[in-house]
Amino acid sequence: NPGGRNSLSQNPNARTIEILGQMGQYYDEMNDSWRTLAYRRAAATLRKQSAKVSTAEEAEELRFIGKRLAQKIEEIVFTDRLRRLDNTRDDPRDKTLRLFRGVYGAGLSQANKWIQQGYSTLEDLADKAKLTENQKIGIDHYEDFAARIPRAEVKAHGEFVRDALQKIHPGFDAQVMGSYRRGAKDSGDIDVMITSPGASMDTLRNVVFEQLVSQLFKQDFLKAKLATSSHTNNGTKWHGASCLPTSKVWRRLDLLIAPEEELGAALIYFTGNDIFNRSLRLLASKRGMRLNQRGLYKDVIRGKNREKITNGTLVEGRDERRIFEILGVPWTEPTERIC
Ligand code: DCP
Ligand code: MG
Ligand code: MN
Repeated sequence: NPGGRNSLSQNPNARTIEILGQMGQYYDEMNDSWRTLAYRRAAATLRKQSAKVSTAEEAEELRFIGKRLAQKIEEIVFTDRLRRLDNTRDDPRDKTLRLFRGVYGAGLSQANKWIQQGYSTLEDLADKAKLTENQKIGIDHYEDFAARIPRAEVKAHGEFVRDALQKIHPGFDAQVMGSYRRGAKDSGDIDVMITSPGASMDTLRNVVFEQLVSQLFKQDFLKAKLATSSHTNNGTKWHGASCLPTSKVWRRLDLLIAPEEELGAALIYFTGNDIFNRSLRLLASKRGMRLNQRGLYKDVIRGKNREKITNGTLVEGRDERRIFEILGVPWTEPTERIC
């Protein structure tokens, strides 16, 4: 968890948190969202402890830590490692699966397919497999996309986008969201959100996804457009790869647009992290409201399993702080939105 690293070195549970984090990442790669969440929550709980948690008994007293996780925490403290994690590293099939899942745009099922077809290296894929354009780029730039992006470089990409944008349209502004806004010292990708007072969604789409994107390709800053399987996109995101004039490393870049009246909700959503968002949404739903990247809505009618029956009416979309207030959540600085 990048944003948490600043304070991590002083935490008495630093080593345990590190290993739990790696375990969570492993399950994330395996698409096991339930275990991913469990490990990330346990790590977040330990991050808040001021004393070292050594025994399973102590660990089990804490929020979000059950018996099994507690035993794992004890194992880490007493052996400085976790066998379950070591096992995942030794298993060659897991290794290949992880390698293939690291290809941009390749999900778990694609990675498994490649394994079933007998491939075991990236060279195999490049030479023999039938690949989509996306997958070819993902393989050619495998190491680029796997590398963390230092904060200063994330900032420079954001500034490059903003400069080009303001030459096209001085009233438009771009800001870097995601882990960068949470203060992370490095990021997995670069999320740039673009907005302009008074501009409609159609105008934003045209200026950003047509004019700006083609200008940035002309400047050789954008290198490729990358499709995703995301269904929630509906014309508000552009995914691709960018590269600074001073570098050879391609980075994953997302361009997002938000009209002024949705800016607050978009700021919350794209700042994350994803678990923080999830808990805000759950809280909204408990209060009969609904929060998404466009706004906070009230009078939402829900069924037995909290599934929504009506959309409700918009309460607030524009103002990030107001959304916290209406939800009854104390204002939380972006750098604190780490779960
Ligand atoms: N987001 C979310 N739920 C998801 C995916 C994203 O709420 N399933 C939101 C929260 C994220 C933001 O979008 O913070 C940006 O998504 P990223 O995947 O780029 O994640 P981060 O920027 O937080 O981290 P990274 O440094 O890995 O890019
Ligand atoms: Mg990001
Ligand atoms: Mn992103």
